[in-house]
Amino acid sequence: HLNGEVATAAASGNAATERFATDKSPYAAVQDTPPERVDLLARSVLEAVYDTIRKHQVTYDEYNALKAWLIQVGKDGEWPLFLDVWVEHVVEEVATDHREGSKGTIEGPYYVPDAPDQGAKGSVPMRDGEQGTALTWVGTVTSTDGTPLDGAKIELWHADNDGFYSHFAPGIPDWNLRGSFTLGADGAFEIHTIQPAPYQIPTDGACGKLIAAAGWHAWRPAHLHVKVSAPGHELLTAQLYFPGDEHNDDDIASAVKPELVLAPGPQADGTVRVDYGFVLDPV
Ligand code: MBD
Ligand code: FE
Repeated sequence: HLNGEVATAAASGNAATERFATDKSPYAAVQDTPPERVDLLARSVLEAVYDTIRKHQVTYDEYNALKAWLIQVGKDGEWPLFLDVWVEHVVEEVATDHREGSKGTIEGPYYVPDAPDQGAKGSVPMRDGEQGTALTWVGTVTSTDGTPLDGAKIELWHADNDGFYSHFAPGIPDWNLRGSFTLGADGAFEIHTIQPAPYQIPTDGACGKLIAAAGWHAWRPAHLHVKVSAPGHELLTAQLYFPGDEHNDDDIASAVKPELVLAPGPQADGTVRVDYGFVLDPV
């Protein structure tokens, strides 16, 4: 419960579906795809399904359960969640294989563009008395040749101390724990926020139903999401993790890489400080 409101799978799922529909133009970017490629990809996916049915002797009861479940994924608005948790990590792997700069990972379903800008040094918006360990994060953004990137931008978004995201869970002010940071000629930043809690996939929706039926767990380790951009450089989408999280080794979304685990230093005042920067590949 968040301020008396219940966070349901369908509410966050449908909010993520709505967000995807408004902020991206997914078809525009593939307008010129020839039918040969669509045919190849569609047939390849279908062949993998046929193989599974034959190999495992799938029954009509199982086929009908799948049909009902797929319909429910749509009703709960959980297609963004399903795809980002179980598919995106391989797309990201293929897309960034050539890079020499910082490792990235998946975006996930909860990014919102145009978070309020805080300059090169500042705090993400947060509530009075925002729960969670205070985190100070310093670093620089450079090009692969070491040049600091003047005008680089870091967009940061993450869950709160209960694992909920603003804009997708009820009772949280818009832009809470979401901020943009625009850097100067030295490429340096200093960000103040709190450490997020681990994230649990909603258990009451279609994705939760699959997780329970398969005997999986529903957890992602605690993480900070970033998009780092600079003129003339490839956009870096990444997540940063905290050492010792029990789900760093079995993230349900398969999005943890060793290079993305922070090395935070606990401070005498109970806060945590971390130094972690980014290296962007020139376009
Ligand atoms: C998340 O917070 C997330 O980052 C991903 C990838 C999927 C589901 C929830
Ligand atoms: Fe997340």
